[in-house]
Amino acid sequence: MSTTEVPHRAGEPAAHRIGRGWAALVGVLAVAAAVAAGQLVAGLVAPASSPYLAVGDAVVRLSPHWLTEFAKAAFGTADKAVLLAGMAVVIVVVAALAGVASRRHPGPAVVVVVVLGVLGLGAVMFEPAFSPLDMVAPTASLVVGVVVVRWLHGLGVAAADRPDGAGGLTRRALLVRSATAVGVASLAGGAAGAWFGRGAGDLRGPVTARIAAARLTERAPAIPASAAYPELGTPTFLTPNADFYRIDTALRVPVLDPREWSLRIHGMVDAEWTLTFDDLLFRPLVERAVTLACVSNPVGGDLISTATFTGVDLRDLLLEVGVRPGADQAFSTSVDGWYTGTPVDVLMEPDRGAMLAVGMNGEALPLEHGFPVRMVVPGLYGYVSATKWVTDIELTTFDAKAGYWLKRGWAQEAPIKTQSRIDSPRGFAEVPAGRVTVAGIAWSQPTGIGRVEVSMDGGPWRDAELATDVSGDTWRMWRAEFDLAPGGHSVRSRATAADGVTQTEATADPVPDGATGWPGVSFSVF
Ligand SMILES: Nc1nc2c(c(=O)[nH]1)N[C@H]1C(S)=C(S)[C@@H](COP(=O)(O)O)O[C@H]1N2
Ligand SMILES: [Mo]
Repeated sequence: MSTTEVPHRAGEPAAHRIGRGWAALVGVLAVAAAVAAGQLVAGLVAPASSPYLAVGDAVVRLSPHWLTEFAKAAFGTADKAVLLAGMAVVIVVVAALAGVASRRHPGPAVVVVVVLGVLGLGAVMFEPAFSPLDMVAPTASLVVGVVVVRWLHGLGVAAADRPDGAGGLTRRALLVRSATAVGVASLAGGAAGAWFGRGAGDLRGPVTARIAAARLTERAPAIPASAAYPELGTPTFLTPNADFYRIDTALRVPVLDPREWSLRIHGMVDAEWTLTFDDLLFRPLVERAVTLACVSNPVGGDLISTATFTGVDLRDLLLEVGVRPGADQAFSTSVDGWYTGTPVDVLMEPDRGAMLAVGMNGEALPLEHGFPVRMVVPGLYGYVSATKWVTDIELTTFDAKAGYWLKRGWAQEAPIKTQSRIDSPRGFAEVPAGRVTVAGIAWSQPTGIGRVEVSMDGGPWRDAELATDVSGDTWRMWRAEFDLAPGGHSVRSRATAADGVTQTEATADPVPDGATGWPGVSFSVF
């Protein structure tokens, strides 16, 4: 990159024109400094108020339905990283163009920095969970952006005007040093902000300890080694928390202090109730193994995981609150503004086992999975039941209110559909000739799986061997052996619930209430 020297005659004003490359860099560095300042101040003052991430959240909220679906399908759980990276590219391009438009006068760049800053401020203010303190970070971001763009622009003009300066440090060298300093400070500031903002690890520790010490009135079923075939390619029976699938609309994981958390249960109830975290943990705790599934999971997909959840029985709680007749929907809202409706009659089924979970696989809920409290309802897809970071449950009617995904074209009632998945062989795998083991999972919460059949190369259905049954609320592993000759093969599977209903062959997309169809895998034997 070079500054452009514009010759001028003595006595005339200097051209003051920054070289194109430097001008672009001034714009990009100013915006980088602004983003980093927002990140740093947010990390120090109010972790949820980073303007950059707030804009990302707003993009998610305002995106049309087809776009979010496309993103989930194309990028899976990497969709958030892809969005943030895409935003970064857009902002860098805009900032560079603003810089180039400001080779003589900083005006255009200042305007663009202000517009971006106001966007960040607006996004933070329109977050569902907004508090006045949240204004500090986006304001700091805006101010730093304006100051840095004016300052670097001034240095750029001076360097373009008289690159060699007046002895000592040349103006060009001053510009290079300042630009480098801004770049380094931005990286360091952004990283420091992320570090300061991360800090909720110590919020979970005490909760984990309390769960470990809790007296349980119901224990999760034992999970024998014979309940899964990880050595054959199925998942482990319990999914480690770090591997548990994650789906939500929150770019920034809400960080809630359990000491400040409360849950308001209100609406069509006999007596409204606001529970604190201590109120919740004072109640008898239960432990249940549950397989959660996402309605967006395609046939053969991996948006399904199993954990042992610890928490409070939700039906008991609702019985105490007293649900008024006519209330057919429990409308739950998360602190991040997401909301959904769950049928009251499902929650009130004595054997359903709906719960407010505080623990997952023996520790406090991970932040991404709803810390400190989430809903878990065996047998319903997550989007109509599994509200994370839940702070409000209103008893109401389906006529009165619609959930987040219901408004976006998904079904109101969404029981999990009976399904099976083939985990081994993998698609297009090459396996040695002889005895080949086909293995996978099947689920039909809360009924449980009664049978899984496998058909090789279009042949007759054969019963697979089922792994030890743990609970109707969880998946069940299966395996079947075949003697196969070299060449191409394809295998299909179908599950039958414990009540005798077999999963349908008819294929359906995830929208509006879950994918159907028999999974199939093609592989070759050599
Ligand atoms: N607050 C909040 N809770 C939410 C969602 C969300 O977007 N926000 N998504 C739901 C959906 S669609 C699913 S499938 C489950 C996923 O839970 P997990 O991320 O713990 O696997 O959470 C549910 N709870
Ligand atoms: Mo979901």
